Amino acid sequence: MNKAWWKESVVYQIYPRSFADSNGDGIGDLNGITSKLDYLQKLGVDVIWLSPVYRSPNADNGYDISDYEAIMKEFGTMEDYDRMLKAAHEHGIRVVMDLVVNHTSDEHKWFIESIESRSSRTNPKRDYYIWRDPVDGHEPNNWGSNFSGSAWKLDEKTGQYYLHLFAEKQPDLNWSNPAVRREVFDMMTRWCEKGIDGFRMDVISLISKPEGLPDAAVMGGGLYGDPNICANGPHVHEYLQEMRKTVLSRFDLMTVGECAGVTLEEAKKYANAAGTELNMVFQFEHVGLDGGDGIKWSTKKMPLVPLKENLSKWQNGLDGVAWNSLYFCNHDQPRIVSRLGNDSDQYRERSAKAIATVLHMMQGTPYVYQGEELGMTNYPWKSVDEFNDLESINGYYELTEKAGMKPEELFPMIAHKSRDNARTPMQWDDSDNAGFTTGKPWLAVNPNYRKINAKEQVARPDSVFNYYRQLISLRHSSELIVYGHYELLLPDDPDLFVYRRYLDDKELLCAANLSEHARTFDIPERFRSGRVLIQNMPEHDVRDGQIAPYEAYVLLKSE
Ligand code: TEU
Ligand code: CA
Repeated sequence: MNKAWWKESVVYQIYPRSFADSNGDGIGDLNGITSKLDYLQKLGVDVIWLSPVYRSPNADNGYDISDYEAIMKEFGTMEDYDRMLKAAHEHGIRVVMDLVVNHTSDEHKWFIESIESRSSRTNPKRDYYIWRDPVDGHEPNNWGSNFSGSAWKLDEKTGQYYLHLFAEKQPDLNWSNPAVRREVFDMMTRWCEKGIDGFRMDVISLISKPEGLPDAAVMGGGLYGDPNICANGPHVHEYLQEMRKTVLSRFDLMTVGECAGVTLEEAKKYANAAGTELNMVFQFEHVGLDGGDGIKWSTKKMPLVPLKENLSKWQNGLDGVAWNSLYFCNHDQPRIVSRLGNDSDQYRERSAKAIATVLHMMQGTPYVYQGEELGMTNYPWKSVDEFNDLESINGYYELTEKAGMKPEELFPMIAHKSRDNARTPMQWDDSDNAGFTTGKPWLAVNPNYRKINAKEQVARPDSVFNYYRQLISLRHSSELIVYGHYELLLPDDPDLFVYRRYLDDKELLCAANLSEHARTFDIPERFRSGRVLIQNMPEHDVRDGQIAPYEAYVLLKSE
């Protein structure tokens, strides 16, 4: 058992734009984060991961970076950043930065140099990006962008196309160019020298493009080839090993790769226990289980049996050979209580706690996304004009106008899965705009904030917030929870999620009913006399064999 601080940590993700606004312009900022560190300390998290705070024109809310070494104007200054970092450390909280280096903004100076004039074709910066001549007057291949349309954009002046796997304003960097890798590694080093504690690496699985850029299998919608053909490309592990040698190995960091298209076998390389690449990856299989027919949009509920099967595959597959990240929510995912749980008044809190229980009792490093600790829900979207996210907006128009989907069928699916569900402002209290801002929030506040907010929950002992606190502190006090092995029980049960964890002679049982049906569950004898570590219905005797809708508990085997 290889111990490490980042295995024993719980991470809290902050989407700065939506977290806390300190100056009334309606946009969250760094001083806002600093002002909420007491709250995070109370919750008990060890690490915060900040979605990008770098200079950006915000085509994709900071995931399009125009200067890696300056702060986004709306978020404050480098002095604000330094103060936040110092204050976080004083609160015992480490800071992980988002590293977005599959692409830059088209407003980054490298890209600007590469398109400035016709002679740009010979500028050394040209080869920082991926340029190709037209083929028969068309795009070089059939790839689509993750945000709709072709993945290629013609630059009229120089007569060539550049590749963008995401928005047009996010040109892909050419990682096969050693100068690009050097620039990135030098930039990372300067951030590390500043004292940051790690990186979350945006779509790092996509940085090495397949040889010859061949056409890809066509995606749902039928218009373009799937850009995920770039996942786990031929040189990605080599580049990450080079990054490890050049930068990561010189500092005490936590690293997590966001790995679209990663398989279990690939994850064993990215997150290998020998530590030659990253500490862990975000895999996407489990959050894809409620997708539509070839597209991500759907109104489906997350199916429990496949979910258990998938998470268990990752639990067992990486045990001892790599390390898991544990997440349901982030800034790209709809709210889990609306997706897997039940966000009605009757069950919202209970189901949010049950979902948290099954995730936080697994082996790996858990991630909590802002508001998840309150059981925040999806937003009641009424029209496409309310969205900010370009994936939702472009997807809606492309699929209705070009792929022939009916608006009245598509809209509810996008409303259910939109990334904007995660991005509505954090609900701090029941004052106007949920206490997020004194101005006009950049994205609508969920109207349920008068009921669902941090102030109320911090004060109420049986709140979702205080349940997360308890889960986090359990993890801090138990090697069994952090490092223990995992075994799924009742794999085919459509309602119950039950598993055991074991390490040496210690063992625990985690059980949750993720359905609206009251059920019975016969607790194995050795747990019946054991201690209840946590339960979301403390008024129940869990040993009576009854398990209510969305009830969850954890039992430790008696000594
Ligand atoms: O996301 C990449 C990714 O693969 C998806 O989550 C994608 O955003 C989409 O939701 C698929 O349906 C990362 C960031 O997390 C995301 O916010 C950025 O927009 C994207 O990369 C580009 O930088
Ligand atoms: Ca602000």
